Amino acid sequence: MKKIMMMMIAIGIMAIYVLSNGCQKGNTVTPANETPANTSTPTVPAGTPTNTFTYTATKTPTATNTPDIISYHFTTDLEGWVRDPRGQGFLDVTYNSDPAYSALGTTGSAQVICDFYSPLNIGLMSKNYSPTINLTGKTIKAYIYVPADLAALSPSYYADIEIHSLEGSYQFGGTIDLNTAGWNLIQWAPTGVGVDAVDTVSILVGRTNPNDWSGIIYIDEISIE
Ligand SMILES: [Ca+2]
Repeated sequence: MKKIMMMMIAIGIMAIYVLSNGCQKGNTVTPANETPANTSTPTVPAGTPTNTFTYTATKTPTATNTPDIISYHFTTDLEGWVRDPRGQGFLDVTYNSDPAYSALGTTGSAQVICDFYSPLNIGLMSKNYSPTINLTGKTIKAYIYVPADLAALSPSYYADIEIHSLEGSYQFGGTIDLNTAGWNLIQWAPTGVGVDAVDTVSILVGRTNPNDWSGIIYIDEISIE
């Protein structure tokens, strides 16, 4: 009888333990369905290249090799224009940086040292082209600065524009009298044989006779357009 009592007590203790343990499991906290904390937008790391592609249009080349406008401002140098040895009236052609002798308010010009007492009474400043240039439909322009003592002479000195081509040889036009002090515009639109293949353009100053003047003139802002 005592053994049965002991077994009953043992079973009771086990039952209490099982029930107690079951209650503890039933109280287990279920985690809330949490939203992930990291909701920030990712940032682009420094140094990541951005889209810098730029479309550049390409111009279709034209049939001629001559640009629409060729211009010489003589801003820093003579841009290939030189004293032409065919004319002895120009002793030298050098670069001028004095704005007082630059046309149209620009910087720089060609300074031409003249001596028309020489046997040949013309002077030329020329530019050679290789390959040749096509002057079809073009006008050549240049500005010439005439000192007052040169402008006062009578008969006056003159200036014109000269071109040379293999087919047409030498041609000139646009002649003006240099009888006005200051800047004088000279211009000429050449036509005829060889105009489409010109190898030399020149600015010419001269006088038939007498040859009686020396001094400095300036040439500036030559354009072909
Ligand atoms: Ca100039």
